[in-house]
Amino acid sequence: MSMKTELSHIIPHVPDHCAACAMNPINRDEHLVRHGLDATSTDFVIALAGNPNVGKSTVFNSVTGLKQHTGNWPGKTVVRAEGSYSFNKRKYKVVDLPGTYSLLSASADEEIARDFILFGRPDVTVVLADATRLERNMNLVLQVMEITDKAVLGLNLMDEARRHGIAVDERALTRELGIPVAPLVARTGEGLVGLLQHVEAVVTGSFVCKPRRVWTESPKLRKGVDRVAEQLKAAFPGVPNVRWVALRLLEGDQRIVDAVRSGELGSLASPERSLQAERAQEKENARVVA
Ligand SMILES: Nc1nc2c(ncn2[C@@H]2O[C@H](COP(=O)(O)OP(=O)(O)OP(=O)(O)O)[C@@H](O)[C@H]2O)c(=O)[nH]1
Ligand SMILES: [Mg+2]
Repeated sequence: MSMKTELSHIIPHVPDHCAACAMNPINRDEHLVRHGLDATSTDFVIALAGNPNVGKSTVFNSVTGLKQHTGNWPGKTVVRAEGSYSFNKRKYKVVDLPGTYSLLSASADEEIARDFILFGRPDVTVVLADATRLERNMNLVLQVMEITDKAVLGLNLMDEARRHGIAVDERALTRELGIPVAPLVARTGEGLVGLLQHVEAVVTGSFVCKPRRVWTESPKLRKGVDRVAEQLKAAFPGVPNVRWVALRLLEGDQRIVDAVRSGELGSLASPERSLQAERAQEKENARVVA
């Protein structure tokens, strides 16, 4: 079956001329199939995180064929959107998150992003960064690498970086960070296949991430974190990243303090909540596409 037939059959709302457009490099790649909203029987879950306005939804639309809102100002994505794609016959659910500067954030949309990265247990978190403002974006990248071993850095807006005379040594960056780095131009599709290959390498284990953790605990703090983590584990079995949550508690992170006090922390990661969230999400997805 040709790519054109495959795509127009699977996502009829994507105009035929777009799906088959030979100018778009990702459409020349026979390994990618966009499944739109169909997130049934997926093998892996990918979270798409990053600072506001770095091109997350542009990547999401390119790989899923959906039409999540994009534009040149921050804060467009305020709820998470889900879609799926297959690459080399593995099917991925991809979750487009609101932009966030950190995982210690307060606003409602940032909370959605943070809760999913923390408790949604994605198989890989793709952190998209603006290559022209790498230093500023690195804050979130390092925070994500604190809580998960499985991350890929997408260096987007490479066209803008090149225009400003910025070159990025992605190999050196990969060595420094311990996670794969993919330079890309999401708007044109350049480098997108590279990003998908890196995601594949992480989920299949052919690339083993060794995230560099810049923050080191003093023995005293480590003991304190361990003690709180133990209590959290006993009170909320199944909550992932329990040491990270313990550290936030010790810092006095109000959202986490409230979630522990109200018991919400337990439900954040429970299967029941996941089911309810799934249903709410399906409705939201239908609204986004309409
Ligand atoms: N020049 C250039 N522009 C891009 C690239 N990728 C995305 N854009 C543009 O950047 C703007 C922001 O893209 P979005 O995909 O909406 O960004 P986002 O990260 O989802 O933004 P929020 O949801 O608000 O956090 C849009 O105008 C895109 O067309 C790229 O590689 N190069
Ligand atoms: Mg967006």
